[in-house]
Amino acid sequence: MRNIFGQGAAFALALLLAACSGGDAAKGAGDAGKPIVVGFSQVGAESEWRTANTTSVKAALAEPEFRLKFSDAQQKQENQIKALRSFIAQRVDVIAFSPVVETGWESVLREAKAAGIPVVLTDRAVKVSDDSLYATFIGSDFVEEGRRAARWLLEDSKGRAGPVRIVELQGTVGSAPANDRMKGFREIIDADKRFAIVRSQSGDFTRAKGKEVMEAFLKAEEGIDVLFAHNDDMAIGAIQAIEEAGLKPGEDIRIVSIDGVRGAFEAMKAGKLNATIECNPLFGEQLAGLIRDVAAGKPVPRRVQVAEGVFTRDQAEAELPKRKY
Ligand code: GYE
Repeated sequence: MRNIFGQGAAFALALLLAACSGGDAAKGAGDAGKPIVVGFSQVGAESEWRTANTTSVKAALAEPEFRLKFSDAQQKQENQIKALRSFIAQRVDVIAFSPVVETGWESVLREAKAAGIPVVLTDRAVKVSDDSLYATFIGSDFVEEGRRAARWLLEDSKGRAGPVRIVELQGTVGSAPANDRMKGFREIIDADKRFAIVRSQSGDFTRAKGKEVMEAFLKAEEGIDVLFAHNDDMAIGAIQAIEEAGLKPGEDIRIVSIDGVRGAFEAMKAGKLNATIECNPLFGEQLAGLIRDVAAGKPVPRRVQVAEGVFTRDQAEAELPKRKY
C-alpha cells in the first residue's frame, strides 16, 4: 500500500512540477516538433574572436531544434536594446545576448522578465541590482585573463632591471572584458615596483583603432617596453604601427594580448607577438544546452565557465594547425 501511495504522490508531484515549469516562460518551447525560438543579440563583428563566436552560436542554434533570430548591434548599446525589445514583442521563447557594456540594462531586462521570457547572458556580464533579471551567464573569467597576461609578463621580465614601461590598449569603454582585464592585470603588476603603466587608452577591440592609438602612444612616449592589449586584433593593429615607427614588435616592445585567435598565432610564429591568453569563443554548443534547459524550465547554474589556456611564441608553430578559430 505504502508503495502505491508513494508512487501516486510522486506522480502528482511530477505533474505539478511540469505544470509549474511549463508556465509563460517556456510557452511550449521544446515540445515535439516545435522549435525553440531564440532571439540572439550579438555585440558586432569587431574582432576575429567575435566572428568565430557568431559562427559557433549560429551553428549550434540551428534548425530544426531552434529558430534563431540573430541581430548584430554594431557595438552600440542602443541597437541591442532595440533588438531585445523587438524579441520581447515577437514573444520569443528565450533571449540570449552578449551585452556590449556592463550597465544600463535594468529596464529592458525587467520588460523581458514581465513578459516571462528568460534571458541568457553570453560572453559578457552585466551589473544589475536584481540578479533574477537573467537566468544564467556563460562566459570567460576576464579578471583571470588579465592576471594571466600580467603573470606572463612577470615571468618574461625575470632578471630584467626596471623600470618596465607599459602601454595598455583597452577594449570597449565600459565593457566587462575591458573593466575586468584592466583590474586583473593591475592586481598582479602592482606588486612589483619595476612596472609602470605609462599610457592606457581604448582601442575599441578593433585593429584599426589599435593601430591608431598605438601610433599616438609612440609619438607621446619614448622608450615603451611593453604593450598589453586587451585583445589580439588591437595588438595586430599596434604591431603595424610599431613597424612603421621603425621598431621591432616582439623585441623592442614586448607584446601580450588576449583571445588566442589565428592571427595571434601567426604573429607569434613571425616573432612579432610574445604571448596570447586564450579566451575561447566556441561555446555555441554549451549555450545551446543552456537554452534547451532554460526553455524547458529546468534549473541551470548561475555561472558557466569556458575553459582556456596561455600560449607563447615557442608553442605557436605546433599549435597553429590545431587552432579552430
Ligand atoms: O576579447 C574581443 C571581442 O567579449 C571576450 O570581445 C569578448 C571580447 C574579445 O571583441 O576580441
